[in-house]
Amino acid sequence: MSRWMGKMKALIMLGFVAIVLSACGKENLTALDPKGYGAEQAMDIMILSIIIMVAVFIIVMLVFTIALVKFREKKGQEDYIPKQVEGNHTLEIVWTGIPIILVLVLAVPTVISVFDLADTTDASSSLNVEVTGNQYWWHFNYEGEEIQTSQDLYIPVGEKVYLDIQASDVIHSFWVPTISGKMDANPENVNTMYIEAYEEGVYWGKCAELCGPSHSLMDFKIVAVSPEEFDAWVEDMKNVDPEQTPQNAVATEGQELFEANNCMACHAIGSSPVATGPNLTNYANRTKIAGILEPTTENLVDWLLDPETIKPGNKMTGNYPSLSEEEANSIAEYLMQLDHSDVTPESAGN
Ligand SMILES: [Cu+2]
Repeated sequence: MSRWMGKMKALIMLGFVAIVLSACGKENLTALDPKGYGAEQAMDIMILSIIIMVAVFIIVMLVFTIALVKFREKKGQEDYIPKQVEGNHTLEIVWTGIPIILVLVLAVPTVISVFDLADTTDASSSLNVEVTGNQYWWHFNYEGEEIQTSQDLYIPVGEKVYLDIQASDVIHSFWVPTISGKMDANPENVNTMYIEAYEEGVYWGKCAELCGPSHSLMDFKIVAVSPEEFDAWVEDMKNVDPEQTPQNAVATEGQELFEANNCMACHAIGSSPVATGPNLTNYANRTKIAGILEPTTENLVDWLLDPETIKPGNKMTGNYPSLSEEEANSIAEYLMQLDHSDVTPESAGN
């Protein structure tokens, strides 16, 4: 009796933990509430496979219970041997045929969806973005637009956006669960996929391929805005003045330090294709600092002073002279004034 009680308690605890953990997802980092075409396709297939699995479970449990009750040993049957059904062709056909049918029911929509999502027939008339995964950040080059950005990928809602995905160093994987499925970013070839967001918003992206010590911190965002806002953003980004005059003395000093410390060797402001480090255009409107910290001047100072602690293995560590707190503060002040567009993540409804 007590053994059963112990098992029941363990089961109840497991159920409780499952319920609690099921609420741990983030609204814009979930495949279970799709807001884009690819994610919707994946969700439909997930629902279909869960229905099949639940149906199989229920039927197997029913047959199991019936067998357990109906064919249990009765009094006087101690030496009774039931009818042997080994080699029964009907049974063998049934239990081979049913799994094949179930696999086909799952495979057909999956294969159709895979081909649909790989279809690039209208790529030439759509927005194309070259996506490059780097340890541990993402670069976006809007093809034919002379716009380079990093970390935040602005897209118009309701339109297909084609992505040419590659990597500069090791294999990464581009994944925005609420909008689309995953696509590997390889150093040796370009993989193409398209994404389409249905609703305005900021959607969290993750690197989905182990790529080094800061793999789990290789976050980025898709900022989906209305087509009108997107056009305005494109105009703003095309007209960026890389030498934009800072608004106060501290930021002016920051701009001088930025140049004196040769930050431009790796970073760019404007449409320069330099992409050794993240492009810093429109930095004031970034959703995060280094992909993971809240966008405050204090966090940027912390990042500039000790990037290694925040993102181990990043390529910024050791690539510039160590800064005093005052110098880091000036540079942070300068970067946080790089506001090149009125279209911001907040205007995307977040
Ligand atoms: Cu990665």
